[in-house]
Amino acid sequence: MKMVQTGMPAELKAFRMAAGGAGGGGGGRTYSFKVVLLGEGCVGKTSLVLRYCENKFNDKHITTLQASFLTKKLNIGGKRVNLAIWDTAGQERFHALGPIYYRDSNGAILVYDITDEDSFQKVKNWVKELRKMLGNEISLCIVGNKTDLEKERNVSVQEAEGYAESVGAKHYHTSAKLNKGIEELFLDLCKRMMETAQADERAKGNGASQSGASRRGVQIVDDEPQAAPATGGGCCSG
Ligand SMILES: Nc1nc2c(ncn2[C@@H]2O[C@H](COP(=O)(O)OP(=O)(O)OP(=O)(O)O)[C@@H](O)[C@H]2O)c(=O)[nH]1
Ligand SMILES: [Mg+2]
Repeated sequence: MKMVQTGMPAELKAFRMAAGGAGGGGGGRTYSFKVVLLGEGCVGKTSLVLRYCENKFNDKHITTLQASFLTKKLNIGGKRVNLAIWDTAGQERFHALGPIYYRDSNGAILVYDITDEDSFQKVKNWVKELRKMLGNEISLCIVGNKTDLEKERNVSVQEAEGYAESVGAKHYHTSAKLNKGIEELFLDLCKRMMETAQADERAKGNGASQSGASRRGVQIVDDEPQAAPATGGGCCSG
């Protein structure tokens, strides 16, 4: 999990090829989305991803260097969704690497620690940067993590939720430690990204020159059954 990344990892290349390929058989379609986690060091970004992808939790803080990458496959209402999740380093010295990871992202999860007011201010800085660089095309999630430490809360729920609404983001409450709110967060984000991709597709169908989806590299693979029915030999199971 704690791998140092400098370029596109082989796993991501494989992920993109699979997503852009024949669609793996079966009805429906496959959506491929890129999601990036941003936020101050020690707020629990890695813990959220580890809990979501591997249902693990580590009490120790192992600082992420640069970024690490995991994938997750979901099925939402019969539609396959492949997530490429980038967990970035929160340490300030890595801030300048941010654009490498948020560029082309369909969704961003901006994490703060509910016991740490500074980490909430850092989320506001990320929101400003993302809106400036990517506009409204990216689905933003603001996440107050460590809700198991409610007694030590230093960021008011009202303030955080009000702020999220004011910038067109959605707010979520999570505890990576207790596995609270994480499935809901990712599921909701996926649904929002699917809606955006579908709207982009409709706009494209209506003659828009270049849809947001294609600009961001969303790959929507239609895999309606072709003339010849698949008789085994498919590469993926449903
Ligand atoms: N109590 C509590 N601790 C948590 C929770 N999530 C993470 N932690 C702890 O917070 C510390 C930091 O977690 P990480 O997931 O490594 O934080 P990070 O945001 O990835 O940090 P960087 O990689 O340095 O940016 C670790 O000691 C975790 O065990 C949570 O929900 N509750
Ligand atoms: Mg980390």
